[in-house]
Amino acid sequence: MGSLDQDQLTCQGCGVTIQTQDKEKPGFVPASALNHDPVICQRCFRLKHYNEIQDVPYTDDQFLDMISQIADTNGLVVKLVDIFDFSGSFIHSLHRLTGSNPIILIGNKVDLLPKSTNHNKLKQWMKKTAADLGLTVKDVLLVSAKTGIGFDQAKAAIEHYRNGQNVYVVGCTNVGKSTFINYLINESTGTKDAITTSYFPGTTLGFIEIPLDETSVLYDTPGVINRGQIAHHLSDHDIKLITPAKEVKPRVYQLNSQQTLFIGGLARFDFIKGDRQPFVCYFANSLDIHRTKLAKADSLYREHIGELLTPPSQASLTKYPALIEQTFRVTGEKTDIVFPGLGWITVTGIGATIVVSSPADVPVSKRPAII
Ligand SMILES: Nc1nc2c(ncn2[C@@H]2O[C@H](COP(=O)(O)OP(=O)(O)OP(=O)(O)O)[C@@H](O)[C@H]2O)c(=O)[nH]1
Ligand SMILES: [Mg+2]
Repeated sequence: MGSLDQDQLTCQGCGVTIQTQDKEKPGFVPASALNHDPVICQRCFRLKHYNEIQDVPYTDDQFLDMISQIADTNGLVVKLVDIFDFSGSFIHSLHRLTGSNPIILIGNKVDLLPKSTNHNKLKQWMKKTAADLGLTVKDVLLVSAKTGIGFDQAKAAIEHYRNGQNVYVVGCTNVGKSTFINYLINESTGTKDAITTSYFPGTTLGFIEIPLDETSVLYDTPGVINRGQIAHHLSDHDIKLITPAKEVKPRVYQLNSQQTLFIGGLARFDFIKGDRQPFVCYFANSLDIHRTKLAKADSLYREHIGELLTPPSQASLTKYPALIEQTFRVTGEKTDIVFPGLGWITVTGIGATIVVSSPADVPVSKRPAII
């Protein structure tokens, strides 16, 4: 298993400890490939060259054990969250694993938010929400590891708060830790895609060391797995469909009460009571939204789930959990109804009663509108 102990040879792509004995075990490299520079394990090699995803070879607890090593060291913790899935990627327990080290919170993937998003307002909301969840942070920043938005500020903040010490980039799987670090490496050395990244949760398997100066290093770390992420209920193909690839275009639906929106076939939004009003949907542009009458919604779902209402695709229907209802009342304030891992629907605040349906372990929540 990848650890902070540095005497073993580790894969440059994912940090796993290299071994040449067992093809089926993590970190396998044929002995003949040991002299390659850099050394890449078979799993990273296949991912990079054939886009082929292999299973995550560790349990959730093994990942937690790896991260908890940080508590015994001194350094700055850079906690990354996916700004498009804040609640799903926040991982409340994470700061207990990193001990008393100072933390800065970075929201990644801002390139996905509409250009009109007020970044200052969003950062204030992040800071308040983190505090409400028991996390005190030194600073809050927004970046895109894909486009480089916000990197100058992020680098300055890391340099300022690390106080000459090591830096640990931590967070939920798939928030973009490795992509974030690749951006830094590319800027300083010109090397592209040094670390393996993928749309699949569980890419990085151990600690990867990147020198900062003569005495200190920055670490990429394995992501903490949140089983409540909707991606765990979906096939590779469906994960691609729900993951926004570029700036999300708001889709506005003027609804009368007793109308329903289906988000693919993954979740459902019933406008029960209230005046006719706009509902603004923020989901991957590739994810279809269907409007129907509430009275017809149940039969539409029964008859067309996996076809018209997709994802989930027909092939992954059995893997997808049943939907559970929750009721929300919105009054007075523009409010986001958040479907973790998918996106959100903004309700104007003139008053509405809404019933939403989602898998039990992916509960819908509400928050003051962030846009
Ligand atoms: N749109 C967008 N996508 C991003 C950004 N950063 C990362 N991604 C994508 O998010 C996915 C996950 O990226 P990784 O860097 O592998 O995430 P990770 O946090 O290292 O994941 P694990 O190693 O599994 O914990 C990939 O498909 C990336 O291309 C970003 O700033 N914007
Ligand atoms: Mg990674």
